[in-house]
Amino acid sequence: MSIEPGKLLQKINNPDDIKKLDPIQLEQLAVELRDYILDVVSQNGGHLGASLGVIELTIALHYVYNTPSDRLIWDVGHQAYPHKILTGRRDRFPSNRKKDGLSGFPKRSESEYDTFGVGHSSTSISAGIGMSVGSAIQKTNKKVVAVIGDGALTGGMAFEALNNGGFLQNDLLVILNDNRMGIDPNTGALNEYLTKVTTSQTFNKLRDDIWQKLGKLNNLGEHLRIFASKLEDGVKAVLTPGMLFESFGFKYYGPIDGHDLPKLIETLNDMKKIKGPKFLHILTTKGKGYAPAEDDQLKFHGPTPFEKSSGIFPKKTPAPISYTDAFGKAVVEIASVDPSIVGITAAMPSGTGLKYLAAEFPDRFFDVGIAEQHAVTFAAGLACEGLTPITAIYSTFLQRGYDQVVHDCCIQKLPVVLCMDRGGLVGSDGPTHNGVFDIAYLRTLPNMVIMSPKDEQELRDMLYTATRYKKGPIAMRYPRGNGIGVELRPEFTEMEIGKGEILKKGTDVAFLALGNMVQSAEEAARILSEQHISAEIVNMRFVKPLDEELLRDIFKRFSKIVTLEDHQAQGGFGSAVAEFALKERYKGDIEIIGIIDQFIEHGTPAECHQMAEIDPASIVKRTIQLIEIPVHH
Ligand SMILES: Cc1ncc(C[n+]2csc(CCOP(=O)(O)OP(=O)(O)O)c2C)c(N)n1
Repeated sequence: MSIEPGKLLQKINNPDDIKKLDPIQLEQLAVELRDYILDVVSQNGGHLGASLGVIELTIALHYVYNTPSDRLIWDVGHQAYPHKILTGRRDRFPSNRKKDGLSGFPKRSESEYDTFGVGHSSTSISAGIGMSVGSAIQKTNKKVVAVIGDGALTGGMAFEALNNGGFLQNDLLVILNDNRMGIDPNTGALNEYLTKVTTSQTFNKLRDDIWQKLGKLNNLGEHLRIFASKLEDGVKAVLTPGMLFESFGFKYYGPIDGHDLPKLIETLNDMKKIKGPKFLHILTTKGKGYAPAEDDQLKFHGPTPFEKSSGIFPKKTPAPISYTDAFGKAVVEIASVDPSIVGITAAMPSGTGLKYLAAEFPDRFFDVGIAEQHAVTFAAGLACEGLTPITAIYSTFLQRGYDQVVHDCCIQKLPVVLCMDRGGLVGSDGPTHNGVFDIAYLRTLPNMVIMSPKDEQELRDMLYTATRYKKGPIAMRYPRGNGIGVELRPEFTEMEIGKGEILKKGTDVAFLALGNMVQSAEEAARILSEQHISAEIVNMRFVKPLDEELLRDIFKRFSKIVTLEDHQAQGGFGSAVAEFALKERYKGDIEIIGIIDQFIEHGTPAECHQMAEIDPASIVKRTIQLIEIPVHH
């Protein structure tokens, strides 16, 4: 079904068209934008709530600023749908997150209006300062605006940037889009501080008065202006709730209603005239204007397709349990018999499945905010005290905590259990979210154990094994999506570290597969058997330590070996096998199947596997090519 944008929206081809609208038309544009986003996202799925929450802000920003020359940066970028639609991508929006379609996040290669590529949080202020300093050096006089959520502001990098930005005093506007939510409800002391700022009516009234009196008097003489500013500073020092940001050297204003379009435009126009770093605090509602999304903000953060008129999701066809749920439930089962277990998430209790632990053992669950670095070192601290910290962080986000893994976990041999969900290609979120570097970045580290389960049952036993290991850090990666529907055994079995298993004997080629690639190996082997090629299938389970005994046996029996991983080929599991083969003076041929030195764009997971040439058909093709190479003795 094709989706028609509203009549006014149909005429908006770029931000210049917005500037021609009168106040009533601007309100109408907001209505049509909301409706269009709802039409498309209810059909396709995608990030809904955050985008609905910034419709007025987006219109106001493009109305007041001269984009793309003025730089507009969206933190995380999942709220950028209105921005995309208003900047020349209206008609392509139905292709959002689909193969060859628009990216779900701002992307520099997609539009000149996307000034900075995002996906991971808390980068906007740093990038904004860079652009502001760049503009100052080159005297291009560009305005720079960074929009950051209250969730993203919990990331340490945002505070590193505030610290630097307040010191440099370059021109920059940071807009805090405060909606009290990350994906799940926001937690932490900063969140409590923002609540105080927002609810403190007397302070707000007084601050507004000061602002009215000082900010608006543009014709004040210089002396009076300096006096006024000193007075303001003095009064603010005592009374202003935004003092936290003021003390970083930013001029704070707010909080204001982020859905009041005229007020936003007026405020942005005022703030544009003020030099130096500025901080505007706006209050918005996630899912604004669509009752089901306002009522269930978590569910509508990134919904799958739903019925627009009711907000009801179609009945799910029965599917195997997801890896995330299998993990989350296993954590509770293990925690209920092992009091040393605690769980840590960086703002993803639902996404990681640790919400089950939070519900069952709230005192043993910690949501530290979007703070992966802290999460890892916090876990290391817990391990120092004899606890067993299950640290669940998506593979892609653990990239943030790398030095903490090296310095705080590995060197000190602390038994931190790293559980990396979304290991592998994730599909529609695209390259910023693909978890395809974890093996490479962890494999080089002494004292590290790395494993990956072939299915949801093996995940349970691996998790149990990890909690019993205790000799140092241990990491488990598993993919996004559903398991394969195997039966889950209620009891746990401790596995031997570094031991793989032969799943099926063969004679022509050996498939050494890791994690979910075991299924792809099985499928490829089935196709090959029709062509009378017999493949042995090995579930390797461990990347580190490798099962050397098993590998020696394979080297003896096969002259053709294929390694399979849902990961970059460079530095990954296949590389580990190849290094060992070299050491063993193996004379046969090894084909490493993995992603070859490229970022895989968005699409369905199956399309992404095809793009990366790690799907069963590609495996078959490459195996046949390998077999055709003459054997050299
Ligand atoms: C480094 C990093 N960790 C985790 C995430 C996953 N994530 C995506 S959006 C989000 C919450 C963002 O909250 P906020 O900034 O308040 O934006 P809102 O959705 O409320 O508009 C999280 C945790 C991420 N994108 N980047």
